[in-house]
Amino acid sequence: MTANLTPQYHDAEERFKKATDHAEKLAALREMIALLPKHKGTEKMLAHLRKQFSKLEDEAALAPRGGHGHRVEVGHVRREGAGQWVLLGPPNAGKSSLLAALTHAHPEVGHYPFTTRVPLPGMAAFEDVQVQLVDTPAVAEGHTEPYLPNLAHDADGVLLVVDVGADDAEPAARLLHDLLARARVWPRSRPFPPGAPPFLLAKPVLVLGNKSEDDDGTFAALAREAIGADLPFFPVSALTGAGLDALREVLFRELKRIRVYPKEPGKKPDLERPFVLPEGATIHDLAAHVHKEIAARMKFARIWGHAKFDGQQVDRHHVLADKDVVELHA
Ligand SMILES: Nc1nc2c(ncn2[C@@H]2O[C@H](COP(=O)(O)OP(=O)(O)OP(=O)(O)O)[C@@H](O)[C@H]2O)c(=O)[nH]1
Ligand SMILES: [Mg+2]
Repeated sequence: MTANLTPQYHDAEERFKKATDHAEKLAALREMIALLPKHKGTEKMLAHLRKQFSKLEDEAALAPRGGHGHRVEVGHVRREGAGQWVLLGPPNAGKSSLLAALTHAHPEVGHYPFTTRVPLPGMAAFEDVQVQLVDTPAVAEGHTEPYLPNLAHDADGVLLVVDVGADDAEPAARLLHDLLARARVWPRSRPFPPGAPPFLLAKPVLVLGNKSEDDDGTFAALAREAIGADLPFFPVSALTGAGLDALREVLFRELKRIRVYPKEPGKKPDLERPFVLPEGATIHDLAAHVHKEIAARMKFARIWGHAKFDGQQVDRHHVLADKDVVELHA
């Protein structure tokens, strides 16, 4: 039986062959596992790849970590796009199904627990920006991957995925809150505790109440009560897609970033590829982002968008808004 491997799979395989260290090999293998079509004909191949992956992981753990060597971080996913959200949740909640519904990634989905073995990223589009979602192995009593707290600590936000119909909502919620505490992540919707240690990071923590397609709100309310009613809660369904379009926008807005379109004098702005900057960024921040030299030489800017009138002249301290078009004058 042929496996019908995609060009993307062959690319990943090529990278695997050329890889010179454990981190590169593991990254390529992870992609191969994710990209391998899952059917009867590829079962053996999948088993072989997984075996190779765990063997490499073991080797990587034993490899010396000298000052010049590459540190192997199986649980680290390089941030791409406007920001990174990590999906965390109990087995079978639908984390991988949500990644598949929101992005072009092809994670394995199964009706049995612990289908996902390694983190897998995907990009979710909202208008002209992309946010990164990272699917992860399940959080369960005695089965939680040791790198998950790190992954959550490094991400810009956390999505707690729960199945609104699950009957073990409370123990699952407890495990997720323990994990957030170990990750030193404080949900931004809660008042920040006075005198909190500096390593505690306030981040957006949202709850996705998945499998809500047949729910009239009763199950969602119970799930919300279990996980904490002070966390923003979004009923969604990976199956029907309900709630997902609205969620794309929330994922971008909660990152508190803005899009800005630089334009050259006399030319049209490039509205396809915005610069993404933190909320509160100024003209100077944009110029520094475009080019250090431009920032130093910049005299003034003209702005189209939220300013009083189009083409208004502003100085370098002017605070930008989402979707502003900016002409920098050096
Ligand atoms: N009815 C319904 N079923 C869903 C929905 N989302 C996922 N499922 C099903 O739930 C099961 C688990 O889905 P996965 O996406 O593999 O769940 P997961 O959280 O990634 O599971 P692990 O990787 O094992 O932790 C599969 O049988 C899915 O088809 C949904 O919105 N509605
Ligand atoms: Mg999964």
